Amino acid sequence: MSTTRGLPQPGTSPQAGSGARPRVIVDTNPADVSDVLADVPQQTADDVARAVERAQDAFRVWRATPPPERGRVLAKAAVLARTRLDELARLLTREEGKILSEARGEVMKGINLLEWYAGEGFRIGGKTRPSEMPTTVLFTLREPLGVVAIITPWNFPWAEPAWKVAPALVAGNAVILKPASLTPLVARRYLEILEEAGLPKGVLTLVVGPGSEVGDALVAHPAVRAVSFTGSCEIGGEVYARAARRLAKVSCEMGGKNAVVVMPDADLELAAAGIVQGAFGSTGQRCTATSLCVVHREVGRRLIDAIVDRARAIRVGNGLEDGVGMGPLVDANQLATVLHYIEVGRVEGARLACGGRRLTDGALAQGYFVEPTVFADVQPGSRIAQEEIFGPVLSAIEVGSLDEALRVTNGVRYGLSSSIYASDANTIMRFVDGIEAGMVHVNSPTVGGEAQIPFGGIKWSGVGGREMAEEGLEFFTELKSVFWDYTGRARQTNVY
Ligand code: UN1
Repeated sequence: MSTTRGLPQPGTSPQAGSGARPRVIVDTNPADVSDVLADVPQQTADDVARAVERAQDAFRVWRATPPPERGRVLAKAAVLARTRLDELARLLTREEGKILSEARGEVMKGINLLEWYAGEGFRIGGKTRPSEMPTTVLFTLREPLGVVAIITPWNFPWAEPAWKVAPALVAGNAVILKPASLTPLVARRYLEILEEAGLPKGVLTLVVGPGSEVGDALVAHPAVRAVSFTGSCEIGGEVYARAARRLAKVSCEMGGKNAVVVMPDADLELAAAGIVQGAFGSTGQRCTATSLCVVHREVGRRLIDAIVDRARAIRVGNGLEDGVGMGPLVDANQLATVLHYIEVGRVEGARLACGGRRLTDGALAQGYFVEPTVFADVQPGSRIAQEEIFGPVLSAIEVGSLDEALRVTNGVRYGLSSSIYASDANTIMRFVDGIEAGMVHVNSPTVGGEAQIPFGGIKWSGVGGREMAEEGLEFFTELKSVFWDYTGRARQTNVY
């Protein structure tokens, strides 16, 4: 099992002087592979077992901590993170590659989530209902699950841990976090900040290592009551099946093949800008990235020209440098995958409207850079229209009506995010109604999410409930229903 969205693991090497173990992960900057951030020791299944044991002890203390108090730890962590925004963003850019402004946005998003869930400490609760019985009150309590596992991907190394760990903690659980092997340092900073904010040791533990060992051990451990995973469909399906076998709760947030539909009455400049942002932001490495542009043929040529103009103007390079608009892919495997899909697009007969090459001029040779790439005249059934590429590759398809746009857009196995650019309210509402996706944007890009609204998808994009907002908290709790006859006599009349 791997969290690298189905891709092979990053470079590892035996530690000097040791035998087969311990091994280390060589954490490198994808914009410049000569920049090694750290050698991070890889942990093992035994480390997982020890972490779970420690977490079981920590759970008893944390569970007894009043929820508003738990929330205050998150609130303090949010304040600490805000004062370190620049430092965190720079580390994120060096470790993952996204450009500095995107890294700052990601850190801010994690902070928003800490703030939201800090407030939930005051609101965790159930409901009361009248009873069929006299002198009887019915109510529910929300309780923590115990020890839970959280497995996060490399593409949002700060925000993903933030949005899964924060609700798990405020609900009173002890958490074992397995960050992606490509980005362990940012995740470690998150843990350090929470502990500095007052989180007792052992309530959150980081385990770093290959999914096939550390991830598997976590998913199989009988004391791990729930697994929250984000990554590829292939791995998510495995996690779901294995955890289900021992009846643990599972939430999987997986891939996407997100489309923007553009109708003739759209503001085409706005649409082009939104599509470019969605397709090439974060180098296309986000599950909500725009990878399909489904445009009405009346405006197809004009829109694609506008997209191509904008794509060509993007400066690709090291995300720490001013003026750079798109960073590298995260590693050599991701680069190989994207170049492979570009070749597939060519072979399938799509028209390469721009991009398509790896960039190796000067310092770029030291990193995993590709051009923003646009294919036009793409066939809806082709692989580049159906499969998640997870890179800066946009496939454009022309259609003749909204119904056809919906058929094409719904004709993929995923159902995460979607968007329509149009003015007519009727058209927009028909799209909102007919689209098979967990999230719909109107006149805005497919990417992003906000702490206060549920995030997640349907079909192959997600299973096990939504993340963020109150819904994200529900996953990390169990409900207890209480039936209370406060006179001690009402049950005599109970015929139910
Ligand atoms: C976003 O688009 O801001 O792995 C968040 C991902 C998603 C997060 C996307 N889980 O890309």
